[in-house]
Amino acid sequence: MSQLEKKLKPIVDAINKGKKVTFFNGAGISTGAGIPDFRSPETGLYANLAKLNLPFAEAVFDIDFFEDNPKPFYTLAEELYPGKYAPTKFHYLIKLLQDQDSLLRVYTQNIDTLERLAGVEDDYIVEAHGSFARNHCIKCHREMDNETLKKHMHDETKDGIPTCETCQGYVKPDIVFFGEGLPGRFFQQWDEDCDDVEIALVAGTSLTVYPFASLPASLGKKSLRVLINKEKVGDFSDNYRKSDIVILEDCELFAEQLSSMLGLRDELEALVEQSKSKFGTGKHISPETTVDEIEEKLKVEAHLHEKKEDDDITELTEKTEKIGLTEETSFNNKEKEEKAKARAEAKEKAKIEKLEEIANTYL
Ligand code: CNA
Repeated sequence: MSQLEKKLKPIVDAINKGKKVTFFNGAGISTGAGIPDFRSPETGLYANLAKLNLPFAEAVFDIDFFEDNPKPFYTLAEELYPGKYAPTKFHYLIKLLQDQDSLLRVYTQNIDTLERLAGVEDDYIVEAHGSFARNHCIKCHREMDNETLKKHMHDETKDGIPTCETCQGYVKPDIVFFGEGLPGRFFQQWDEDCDDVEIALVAGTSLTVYPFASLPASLGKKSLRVLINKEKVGDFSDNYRKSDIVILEDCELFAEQLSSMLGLRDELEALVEQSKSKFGTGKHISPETTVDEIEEKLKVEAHLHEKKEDDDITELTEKTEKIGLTEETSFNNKEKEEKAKARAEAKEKAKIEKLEEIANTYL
């Protein structure tokens, strides 16, 4: 048995016993499709943004910057817009686990919708950072359909920038920018799922964007946590939990090996084969910046993250205090009842806050 097979055996045994998998996905699961991630040193987006003349790399996904200058985002959106890329073996592994009823949920930070394209159903997917599926005017919040958005993106008289047909404000796909809140469904679904996560597969993420990054650390001790990444990240770095499984391999290799051990390899390869005729082959953005430039960007990025983390942690602490996302999660009935009550109160409060927000927007 190879080292990798030895590491995967507890996961295979758990799945064969009927335990369900919850995925926590990041951009690294899609690099195999040709979509660059953010932070890989040579191929990541941040290493390739020099051509957009940004003051700092993350400005391209920063809401304040977008309000002033949406051009860099739309230049990049042209590259990232769904439709150009085929799902990877990792995405098809998720679909196969769904089909054999071994999937609880897929929490994804990705905006590429490849989980959907692979055939994972809506109910299983929580797109924590939104997606390109819908678009709204940032000024009057009216929706713009995808066809109109794409027409505007290719309209030279508009400089490729979609603008609201009612108020002329800039239109933005509903992907979550730095400075914006996460979709309500992220919190609601996590509230429902957090105690039920049996096998947590954390894959292709640097675990640096909060509050998403805090989910694996908030799991109770009954969860089997697995990291599949090119580097150690988050609290997996500290060998914090003895039962953790850390697989420092390519996600595609992991998908091949796990599917083989589950007896799903032929089906996986057949899905990949079919997808070749269905989708494009993808492409890479070529590296254009020097190491010095990358380091400079990373410094600014680190500063921005610190600020964002402080804001997010304050928000998350308030939420987690109420919904009980603590590591010392206990499962006796009295505590469950108390937690359910706290969750109901938190939901009610969130509803009132949302109504106030809507009222403030329109009054
Ligand atoms: P990230 O910060 O770029 O981290 C990616 C991680 O994946 C790194 O730790 C890499 O070492 C690792 N990695 C890269 N390729 C592989 C691979 N083939 N196998 C295993 N590990 C790999 O990306 P995160 O997702 O952590 O950051 C969150 C951001 C990225 C979210 O807000 C996303 O919206 C955003 N993003 C999404 C996409 C996409 O939708 N495909 C692309 C780029 C960025």
